Amino acid sequence: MEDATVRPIGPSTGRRLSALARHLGGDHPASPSSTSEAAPMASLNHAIAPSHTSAFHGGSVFGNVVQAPEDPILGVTVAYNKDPSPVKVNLGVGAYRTEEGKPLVLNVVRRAEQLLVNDLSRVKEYLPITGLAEFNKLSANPAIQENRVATVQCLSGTGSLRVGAEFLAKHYHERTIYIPLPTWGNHPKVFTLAGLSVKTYRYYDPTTRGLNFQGLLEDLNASPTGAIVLLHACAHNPTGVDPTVEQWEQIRQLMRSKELLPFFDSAYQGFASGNLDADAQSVRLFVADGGELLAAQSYAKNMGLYGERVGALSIVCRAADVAGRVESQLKLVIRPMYSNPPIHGASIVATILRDRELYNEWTVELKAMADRIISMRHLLYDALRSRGTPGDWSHIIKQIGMFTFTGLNTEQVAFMTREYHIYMTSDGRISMAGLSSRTVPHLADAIHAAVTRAV
Ligand code: PGU
Repeated sequence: MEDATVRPIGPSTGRRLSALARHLGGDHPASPSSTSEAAPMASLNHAIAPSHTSAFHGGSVFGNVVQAPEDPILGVTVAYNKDPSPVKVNLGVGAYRTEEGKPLVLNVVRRAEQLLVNDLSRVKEYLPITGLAEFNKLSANPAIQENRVATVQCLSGTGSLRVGAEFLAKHYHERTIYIPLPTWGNHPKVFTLAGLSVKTYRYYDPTTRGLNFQGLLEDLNASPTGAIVLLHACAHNPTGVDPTVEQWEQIRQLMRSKELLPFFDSAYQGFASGNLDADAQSVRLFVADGGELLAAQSYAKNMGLYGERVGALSIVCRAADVAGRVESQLKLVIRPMYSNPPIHGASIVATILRDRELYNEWTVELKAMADRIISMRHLLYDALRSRGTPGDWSHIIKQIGMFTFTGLNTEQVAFMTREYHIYMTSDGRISMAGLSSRTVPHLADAIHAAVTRAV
């Protein structure tokens, strides 16, 4: 029997790749400069395009495969690891480090893992396609009483975005997704390869180093009815600039009046304010009006579960019967992709979320991480002021979440890496979570030298 849901792999993959190549190449409305990683993406253009092998090259059928560039964010860690300098600092990837510069496993995570290890009734059977049911229930927005949400466990935030995008490409009538300018560098790739067409809306104003709220409203207003809109739920990456609650309400009204479909990316819940509920306000505003939306959640940062790859995709629908059918189709997206998700990370999260005491301990540890990042903002700001570094650096203390979008340009970043062994993304983003009071003076020296000496 013909399965109508199966798409031919060859031509469709080819189309997606050429759409991505077009997108990265610059003749698309969302040109390379529209993302936070303009320079490296341009070179991806030829590297990502399939290279069809017609003959042996150097004795290998893969001889004509071209060398792909490193990832603009994860590649920073690769370069950092190769640097033998004792003073090197990695401020590239958004991963929390302690004051000693070490990765942190939350105490509450250790406790949950101990409980799991001690529970000999636990087995390693496959999870259902949709993942651990209790994890999904506990991850879904508590505001949703009516059962009108389909939640599936996915491979962290990225996997949740990808599954959501694949679902939309298959079942939603409008294929265009608007993403903020700039945004996380992986967004355009995830959405394009899922079969959506990516456009941008204005978000950040480099002159004020704040939100371009007028531009945002104008661009959303000019978008076609029904278009998908990617929104960072809080702690926008890379800018650290979020709308206020009042602005969110205006965005909500505009989007609902134009029937734009919100797709929230929630990768930093708890890192903006230190409070999980405060950071969920944007999503909850949209849930409260009874309308529909998607939300991709990641536990990578807020539970420090990066490598466990644990996250959830929720599709909030108008009614429970729709949600049931949506979930049935999500299973058809997931099954041929990775069959079903891993069990360990989701079990840790469920253990913590189900237990009042563990949950409270988590919120305390999360707040401590957020507070340490804020104290790094003040230390860096003060260090630049005391050096008399030219420029207004108040955005360092105004921006929120894991990152500061410094305003340093590509040349200045390259200079800081070359001369000071400071590793960061080329768009001038620094991960404040990678700093410590020991490394702040070195970073301040590097920034000072970059803005006073580099071209
Ligand atoms: N969405 C946003 C906005 C992100 O910043 C990230 C991670 C993700 C989703 C995906 O996170 P998961 O690990 O899949 O849950 N961005 C970090 C981490 C490095 C990376 O690029 O994946 C960053 O440094 O931007």
